[in-house]
Amino acid sequence: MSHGWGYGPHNGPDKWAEDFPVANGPRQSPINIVPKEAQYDSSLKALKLKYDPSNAKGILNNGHSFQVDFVDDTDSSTLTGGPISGTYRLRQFHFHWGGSDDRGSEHTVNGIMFPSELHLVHWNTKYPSFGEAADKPDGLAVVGVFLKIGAANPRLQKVLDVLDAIKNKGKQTTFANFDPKTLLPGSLDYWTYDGSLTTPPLLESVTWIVLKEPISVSPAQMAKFRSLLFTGDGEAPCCMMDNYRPPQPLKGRLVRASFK
Ligand code: SG7
Ligand code: ZN
Repeated sequence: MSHGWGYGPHNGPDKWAEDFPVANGPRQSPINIVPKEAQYDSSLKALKLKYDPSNAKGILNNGHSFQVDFVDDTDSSTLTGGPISGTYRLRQFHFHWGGSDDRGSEHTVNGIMFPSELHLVHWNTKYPSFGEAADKPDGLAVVGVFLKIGAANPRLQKVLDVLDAIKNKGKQTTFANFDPKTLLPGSLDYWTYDGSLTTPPLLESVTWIVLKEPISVSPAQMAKFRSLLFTGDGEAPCCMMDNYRPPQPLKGRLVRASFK
């Protein structure tokens, strides 16, 4: 894997353990969620997401996905409540998706994949920065939202319309005044478990909060995700798709549900 990790046959999820042995660790993500085996926990609090649209800063094709980045130097966009203690700040959000509409999410539910999954990445402000939080067991909290095929989702359009400007790896542009709360479903019911980043370095630092209710996306909107490229300017173009890691062994972990 000397040429760097990715999602292809020679550098994909099956090869990541060569350079990142924690790939076989005790709390890896994603997982298959089996709702009947999740334990309802009445002590789980409601999720509180408070986002300031003016914190949206830019959008970047990082060669693995695209991410919308937020200014995170104050507590103006935060996640509190739910399974976590203290305050976590929003750092960025990004998506994973398939090469066709029958696959693409990282988490699965009863073995079923969705065409895409949105990740809102937050870091624990008990640490001084995202970088210092990223390798601590309670350092990160990621909210996962499934996308399912249905009506076109107008709330996604502002993100999709800017993708032409960041087609190649390494491209970025400004992305201002966006409230990621508009992307969330009506219900904030969730499953939660202790896991990891789903890409190298696969750090075991993430409290996962996966929402039960999906948001909708149309087939044409899904096609727009796949118009991005994994590759940089001047390289043989390779469409960004199937940028998901499949489910990893549960290894005795408990999945809790906020709902009955
Ligand atoms: C995406 O998923 C990126 C990464 C992200 C990674 O490929 O958006 O972001 C950066 C800054 O490269 O990594 C540390 C981090 O957020 C893994 O995030 S995930 O576990 O939520 N899928
Ligand atoms: Zn992700």
